[in-house]
Amino acid sequence: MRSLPAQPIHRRSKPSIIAGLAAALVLPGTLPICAPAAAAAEAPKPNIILIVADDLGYGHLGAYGQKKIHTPHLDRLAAEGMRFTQMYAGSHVCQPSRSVLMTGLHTGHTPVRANDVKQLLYDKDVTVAELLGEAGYTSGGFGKWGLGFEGTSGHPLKQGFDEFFGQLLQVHAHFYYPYWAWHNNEKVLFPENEGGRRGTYIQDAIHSHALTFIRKNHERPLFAYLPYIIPHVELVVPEDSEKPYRGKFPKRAILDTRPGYIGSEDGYATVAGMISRLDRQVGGVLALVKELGIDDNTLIIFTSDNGAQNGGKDAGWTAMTDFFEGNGPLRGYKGTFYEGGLRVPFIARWPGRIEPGTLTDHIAAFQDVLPTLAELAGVEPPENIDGLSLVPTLLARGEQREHDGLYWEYARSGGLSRAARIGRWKAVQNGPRSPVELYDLETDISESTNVAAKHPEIVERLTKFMDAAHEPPRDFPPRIERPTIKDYVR
Ligand SMILES: [Ca+2]
Repeated sequence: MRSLPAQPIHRRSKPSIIAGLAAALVLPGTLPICAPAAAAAEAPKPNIILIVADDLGYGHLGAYGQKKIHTPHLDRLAAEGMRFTQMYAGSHVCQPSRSVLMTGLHTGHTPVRANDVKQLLYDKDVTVAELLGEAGYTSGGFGKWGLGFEGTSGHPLKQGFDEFFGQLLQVHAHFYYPYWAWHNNEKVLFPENEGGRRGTYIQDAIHSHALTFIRKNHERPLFAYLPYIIPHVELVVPEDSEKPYRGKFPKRAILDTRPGYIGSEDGYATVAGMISRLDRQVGGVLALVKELGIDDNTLIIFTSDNGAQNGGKDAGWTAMTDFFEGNGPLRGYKGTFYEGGLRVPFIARWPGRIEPGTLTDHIAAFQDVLPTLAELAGVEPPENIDGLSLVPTLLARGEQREHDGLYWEYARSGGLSRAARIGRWKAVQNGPRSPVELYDLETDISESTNVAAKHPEIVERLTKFMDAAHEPPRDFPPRIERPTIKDYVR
């Protein structure tokens, strides 16, 4: 890889930082103690735009082998940046995956470990946005939050974000034509969506608010967290995105049995249109960053919160994912611990700093995002996190630390299921009374052959690792009753 350009501009800021530290010594408590102040002085604090799709699989993008769905902007993002082939989501479903992303803790430690409305972040939890706030960043979140709702400590405005637009609860984010959405603490009404009308596609409103935030704050370091809601249900997209695909694929009705949920008479065309719309919006972010002249000082990361889904009426979602090979060659779907549930696309672009068109097979996971962004911003992450900074990989600088192993767990009524990866080996245990399955990902990326019987010592090692990675979950108080479609659609 080529050597990195020098950063002469930022030498100028050093004396003022030293002066600031001196002042802090005189007046204790006026400045947060940031150990890597020297590092901060050497490099600019980049703007950070973190885009997280919802249920987009490992194989859904052209840059990851997709042939039927057009994703030119994301493919360009990959061509101009670095593509990870072994990035793992925080979990196989939404809420815990986002908790891992925001806290740098894997699901054996992170506060939110299930898709469960009563699980949320507490004041003591430290998020990426809070850390970046210490470094002078302005943070905005746009899309689906999932880690706390109105009036609770888990609300994004209580977790380091200066602005939020979108949907706090998972169920709210199921709907593309809700009659309202949150903007900070206010309900913004969309009367054009009432009476079954399709006036404002809520993802478009989310995207529009995200662009406004970037435009408004681009002169200071900004953190734009864009947990966009595509391509998760409902299965619907405005006509201009669906039309290019009509007649291109076998026509298959993929309906939703839940009352009031929108399905599609032409499901393959609809989901392809949704992913292309997401791609177009990523193109909009790229265009804006260029227009504002902040291209060279902006790190854009794109990923997905978990693998592509299965199930649905008449297994329609399974057929949809399989038709597009949405999880690539990987086994399983969202909600499973096989690679198809966990391994996700991950693209990082930062012109002049990340070598364009590069590929890495470094084994990484969502808990690595917090320490990575903290290092780039020049702040210390909390001591007990599970993540390791990816800066050495991204910037081809210094030595990349490797995980001893990766761990995931999910508790259902039947007990804990869990998985781990150490090097080439992957263990999956689908319940407390299920055997530990073992796969060799180096020779069997599709996890087709359970080799546990052949390697009992490796099974034992992974089992011990999983045992040690689990801490008891937080005991959340009972929550108000679960919201329903009537709360969001009328
Ligand atoms: Ca999801």
